[in-house]
Amino acid sequence: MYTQAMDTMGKDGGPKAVRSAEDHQLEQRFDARIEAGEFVEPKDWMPDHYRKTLVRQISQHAHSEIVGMLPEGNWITRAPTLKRKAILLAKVQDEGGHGLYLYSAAETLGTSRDQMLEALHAGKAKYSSIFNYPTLTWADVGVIGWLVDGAAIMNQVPICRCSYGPYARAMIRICREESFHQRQGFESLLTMMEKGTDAQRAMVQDAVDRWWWPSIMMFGPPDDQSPNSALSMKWGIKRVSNDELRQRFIDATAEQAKVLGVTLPDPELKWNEERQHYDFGKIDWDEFWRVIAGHGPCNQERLAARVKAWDDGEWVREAALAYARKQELQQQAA
Ligand code: FAQ
Repeated sequence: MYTQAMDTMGKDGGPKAVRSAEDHQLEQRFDARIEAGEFVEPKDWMPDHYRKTLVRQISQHAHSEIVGMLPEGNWITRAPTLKRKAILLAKVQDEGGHGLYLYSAAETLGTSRDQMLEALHAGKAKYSSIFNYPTLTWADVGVIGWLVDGAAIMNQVPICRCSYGPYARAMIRICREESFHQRQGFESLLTMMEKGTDAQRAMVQDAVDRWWWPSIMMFGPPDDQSPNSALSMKWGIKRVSNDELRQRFIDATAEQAKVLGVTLPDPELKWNEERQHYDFGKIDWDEFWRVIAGHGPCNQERLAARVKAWDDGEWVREAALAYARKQELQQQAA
């Protein structure tokens, strides 16, 4: 049924006047496979818009992992103990690895990593809004683990059942690692809350106050303002809606906050017996749209850091290519 909407779209998303009977048949077969819960694999036929939607989402996801290394990376040299430094180093390295699996998954759709990175560096591709906020204190590192990785897992577990095989498979490993990230963040905060000084407890509360609202924005705009959701849900790219995931996250996190002994900065947050969910206050969607349009507190800094890393790494890429060419020539000669 949704392919009828596709009838009006060409390869570039513009109008497409004529569709061959063969295309129609291929689309019907594709719809039936999705309906039957089969995975779509790289060499299978797929509608252009399905491919485009996947490249958009997977590349944005990959960019989020790579840009997401920056706020926490800021604290590696200042971690309070060797144990915390080792954990943080491993976590930031994991995020880099997630970016690499995801770029590889997106490459199976015919877009090169260089093209995706070019789009990021030119400010044409998005990455998660959350990484445009600063990490001001050590408690921010724990709060990123607890809230940001917590929100990421809530969003990403359903993607393990995404209809596109390479993305779904990448997500299984990523979710396992994110789960460790979330727990280490919670444990680090619990240590400060239970064994720390009053000043440390106040630092944790301050970090929670700053990160709570941006964390619940991570799930994306409300369902009725989410232009991509309808097709993505029908195609099995998204399995659970933005609002439903946000609610699940709030329900789980409100209980965890009690264990930690912190207050979530929302006076309207209250258990609703009838709905069996927490009610919560109004989200400032103007702030969300401002941040994703490039006007958050750290957008310029984040992008500049990525572009600099790319430029500084040019000689490494050249050396790796030269080495690969040399190996190939040696193999041919042998
Ligand atoms: N930030 O129609 P929808 C992590 C954009 S990984 C920026 O609802 P969709 C790991 C959206 O792209 C975190 N932009 O879009 C980590 C669209 O614009 P477009 C990343 C956002 O795709 C932890 C427009 O708004 N996770 O944290 C955001 O159906 C700690 C309309 O929105 C993923 O990427 C946002 N928050 O749903 C690393 C998961 N929300 O593209 C380091 C995979 C929406 O049309 C440290 N992605 N937009 O120009 C998804 O599940 C989906 O893409 C959503 C958005 C749910 C994010």
